[in-house]
Amino acid sequence: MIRTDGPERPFKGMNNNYSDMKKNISVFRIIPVLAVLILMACEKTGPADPSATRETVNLFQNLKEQQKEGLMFGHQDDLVYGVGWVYEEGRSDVKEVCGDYPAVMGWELGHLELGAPYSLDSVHFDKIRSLIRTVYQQGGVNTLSWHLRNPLTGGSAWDVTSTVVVRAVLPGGEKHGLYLEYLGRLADFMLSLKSDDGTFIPVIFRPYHEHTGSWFWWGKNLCTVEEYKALWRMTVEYLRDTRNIHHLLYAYSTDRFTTQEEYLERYPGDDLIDMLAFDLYDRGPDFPETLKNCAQIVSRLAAEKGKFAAVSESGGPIATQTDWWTARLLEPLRSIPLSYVLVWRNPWQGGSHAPFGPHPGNPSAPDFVKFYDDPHTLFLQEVSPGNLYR
Ligand code: BMA
Repeated sequence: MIRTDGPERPFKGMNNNYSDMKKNISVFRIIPVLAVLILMACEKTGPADPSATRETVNLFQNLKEQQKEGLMFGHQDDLVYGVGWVYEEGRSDVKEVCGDYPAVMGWELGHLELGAPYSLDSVHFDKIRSLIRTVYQQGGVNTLSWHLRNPLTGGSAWDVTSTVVVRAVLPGGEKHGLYLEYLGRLADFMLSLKSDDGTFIPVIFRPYHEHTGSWFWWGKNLCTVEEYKALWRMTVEYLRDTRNIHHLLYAYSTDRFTTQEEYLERYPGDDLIDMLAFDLYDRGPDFPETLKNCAQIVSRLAAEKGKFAAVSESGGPIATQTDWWTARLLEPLRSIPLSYVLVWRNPWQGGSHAPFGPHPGNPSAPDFVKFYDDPHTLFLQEVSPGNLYR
């Protein structure tokens, strides 16, 4: 049931209702103002990396434009496993429910820093690399998260027993050398992301996420504002300047928040970040309202800064809330310019949490088809013809 007739999504033009005002303003006054506005707009059109590759610049600009047209759907680890299966080529729980693949694919790099062959979710990095290539060739978007281990204690990303981990990895810290090894392995992987013709594949890199909470070693109560920002700067400068990597778009991604000030408290800088995002799971009745409020703030800030915006992780009680996709996820986001919303993984081993993505037999599957059919949502077939990389 793959859709081929992409529904029309016209740009909503602004009202050109300013002719009266226009008469009174001399053209000589307008020219300098226009020149400044154009200069400001030009300054904001590119990614944070001034040397970003052509495909990366194109992806950045296309994602900004596409936000006005529709909301891409994303799913973590969609192509590698689902409910009751693992590693079956071409298989996807999302496709089995609605007939198309997600437009955005999330991948996890945790344990790459150790030189391990597979991630903390047991997915081989070779597999991830090859599927990133497939998704790129089909016109979809790849985004990479990184639940990297605690470099001071040797524990997991969730080991919050020490409040000096970030300090320890910064220059001069006792784990700085080890951390450069971690970053080195990350850089090697990024440099291996090439298409068949040798072009570097642009990806959205989303490290140090949910830092407004305190459950990861880089979280709010585990480091100071300045340490968190320095961690970001060190990471981006290492990848960009030391390793000459120019095909990454960097995502700043908080957990839930209430105000713009709270959102921006640890923002590391416009020269480092391309995508403004947040993670928000449905954990109670306030979810639609909170989702809308966070999305409005992030979308507005992204527009002001010349960046793009997304809901980088979400998920809800889809086993019991049968209209979750349309009523609780889509409606609050419908009128807000956002690049995508990505729901978290469908663990094949069970245990860690219930599946957040749609899957056959799930009570909310019919509602996911409505979500898919809605003209505002975009899946892989709908983004590939317009190729986001050209
Ligand atoms: C978490 C859970 C974990 C997983 C981690 C990294 O939210 O899904 O089971 O290991 O993300 O993907």
